[in-house]
Amino acid sequence: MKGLWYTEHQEAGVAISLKAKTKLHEERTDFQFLEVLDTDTFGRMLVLDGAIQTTMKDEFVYHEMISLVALNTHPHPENVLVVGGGDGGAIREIAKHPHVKKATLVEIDPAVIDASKKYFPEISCGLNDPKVEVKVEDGIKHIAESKGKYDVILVDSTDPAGPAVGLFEHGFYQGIFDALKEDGIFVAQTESPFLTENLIRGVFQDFKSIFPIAKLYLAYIPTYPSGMWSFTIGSKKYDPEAVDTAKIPDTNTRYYTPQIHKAAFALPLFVQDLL
Ligand code: AG3
Repeated sequence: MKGLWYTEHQEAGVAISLKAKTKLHEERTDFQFLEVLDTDTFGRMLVLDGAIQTTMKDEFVYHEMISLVALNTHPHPENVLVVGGGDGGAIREIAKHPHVKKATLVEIDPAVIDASKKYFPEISCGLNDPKVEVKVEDGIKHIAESKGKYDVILVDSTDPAGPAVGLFEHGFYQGIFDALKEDGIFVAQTESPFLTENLIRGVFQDFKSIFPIAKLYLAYIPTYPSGMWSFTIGSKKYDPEAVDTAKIPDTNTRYYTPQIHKAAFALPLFVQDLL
């Protein structure tokens, strides 16, 4: 097989390779190694420390699913925070939502924001929305300094390695609980049920010990390890499965629908057994 192939060697001793036309950019930032490639089938692709973060072809799945389940569960999600997610994909979905008045992005690595603005304008476009404030800051510090402030908080992190380790810890989740209003909702991306069972188990126990309502939901993202991806949601008041689907606004999605909102919580038995 000739040509340029990009291979992600995943933690679990599995690899995924994508054929690419060219590498558009690489740099060692203050926090991680950042690469942008132009792949044949998935289009432009952002890679951090060797882990595929997003591709033009499948980014909508992740960005809609990390954002819209919480936004449509909360009856009035006006003030929303994203920790990480410097590519701006989650912010794009949040900025489109009719109830949102203010969205804040707290990203530790400004190089991710800059690369996304340059190479992924379709993903980063939300960052220019007048409702959006971008802060280059440590998310852990921002959470520690926020109290009772947000309706919805999303943690759009990299894998639990390098700069993201602290974003998977019990103390951070407790800080998020405190940074939310009394009816707030929290969602974190929580990796693959096929490959990171212990992580999912641990995170779920942490969520359960902090939030009155804790649930896991799934989406299918072909360029992530195993393709089956989990999100964990913690809610102080509203049950994400009890949402009135007739009230869900149409925000011009490509994966998320009111039916998917409910169906995403239907878990295969082996996933239920992790919780
Ligand atoms: N953040 C989660 C990416 C995790 C993928 N892991 C991997 N390829 N090993 C995505 C950021 C998109 N806004």
